Amino acid sequence: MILTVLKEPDPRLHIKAKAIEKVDDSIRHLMDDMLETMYQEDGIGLAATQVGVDKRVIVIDLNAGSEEDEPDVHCMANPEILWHSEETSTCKEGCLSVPETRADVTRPARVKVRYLDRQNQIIEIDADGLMATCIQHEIDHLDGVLFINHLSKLKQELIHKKLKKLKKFQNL
Ligand code: GNR
Ligand code: NI
Repeated sequence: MILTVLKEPDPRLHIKAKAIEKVDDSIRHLMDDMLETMYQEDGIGLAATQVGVDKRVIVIDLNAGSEEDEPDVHCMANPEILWHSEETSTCKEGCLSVPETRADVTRPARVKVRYLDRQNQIIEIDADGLMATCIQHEIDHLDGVLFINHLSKLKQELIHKKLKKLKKFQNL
């Protein structure tokens, strides 16, 4: 089932999501709906917070939208960053919850992440490049943080003004 992606400003995007107890059929169902929604919206990642579910669940497929590459699906429950590099990298980020906005965000270049997979198994992975950026962007969502919250107050205000105008335009 395709779910509705919340758009900023929406207070539900700023709720801290709750850890799940166990990856069971209902969580696997949520992961499937999130993947379907992510592909439909042409995103490479999605957090449950973005579809109004306050559970610590994210899905990622860096190959989403690429015709050539195989799907590369990662479903993660309770993802935590165990370690991050001192070295940083800057990526022009976008977000399905922040339409028509892209901005450079600087984050740790490499992370070690622990999560529960679809089989409720504990997995640890090292990520770099776009995968590291995307995991951190999605975990931020679970903590109620959007990529624009990493920008200066002035830039955030300008983006919020633009989003307000966009919403008005859509409702006309
Ligand atoms: O589709 C997405 N692309 C993207 C590009 C750079 C950095 C992060 C992302 S995640 C984003 C989808 C999304 O909003 N996930 O929460
Ligand atoms: Ni996002």
